[in-house]
Amino acid sequence: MSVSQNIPSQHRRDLGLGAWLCYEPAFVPDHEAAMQRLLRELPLAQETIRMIGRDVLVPRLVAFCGEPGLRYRYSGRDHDAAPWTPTLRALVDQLRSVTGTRYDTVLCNYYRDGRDAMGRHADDEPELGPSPDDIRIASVSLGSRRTFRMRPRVGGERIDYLLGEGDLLVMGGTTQAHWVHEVPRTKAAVGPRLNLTFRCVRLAR
Ligand SMILES: O=C(O)CCC(=O)C(=O)O
Repeated sequence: MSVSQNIPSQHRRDLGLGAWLCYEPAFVPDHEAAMQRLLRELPLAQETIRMIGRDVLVPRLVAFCGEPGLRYRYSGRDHDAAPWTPTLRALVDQLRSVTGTRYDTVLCNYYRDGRDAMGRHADDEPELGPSPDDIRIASVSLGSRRTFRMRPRVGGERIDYLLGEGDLLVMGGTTQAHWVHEVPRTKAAVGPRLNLTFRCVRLAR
């Protein structure tokens, strides 16, 4: 299967119903240096989301980058891709050769400390692909480890990964249809973490 062509099979996890994960620890070996470069390169900003009639600050900094002309709707707003930065370009090329998937955009989330978080959701927007029953998200986590929690939409056990320090987690197949995920707040003293979720937007159109 091309999606994991160069990822060893012991790193694959079958979640059933056509959902699967690939976990590759320390995919980015010098993750702290990569994070520092990206913090200089990325147009990170704190966005607002409309909730019950008022604008609320999102608890993290966000940037959306990718190929020219691509647009992606999340948190109730359209986002036009800012250009790839040199560090993102190198990562997306590396992901293509390791996974066989041609990612065209990336959503970057910067968690400044344990108060920053990501609520429970699935990445199931209609523009994501390469096809509706095979949404591929390659998540690269730099800096401190945080809990990445997955729960089945119906019944079953949750799965926790502690993602950071250059780890790669690829979600594919029907994962977004059957599972939701989140990065919960924590009272633990955690350092900053930059998560990059590479996505396929164009191919789904
Ligand atoms: O920070 C993470 O590990 C998760 C990010 C995420 O859920 C997303 O970008 O949709």
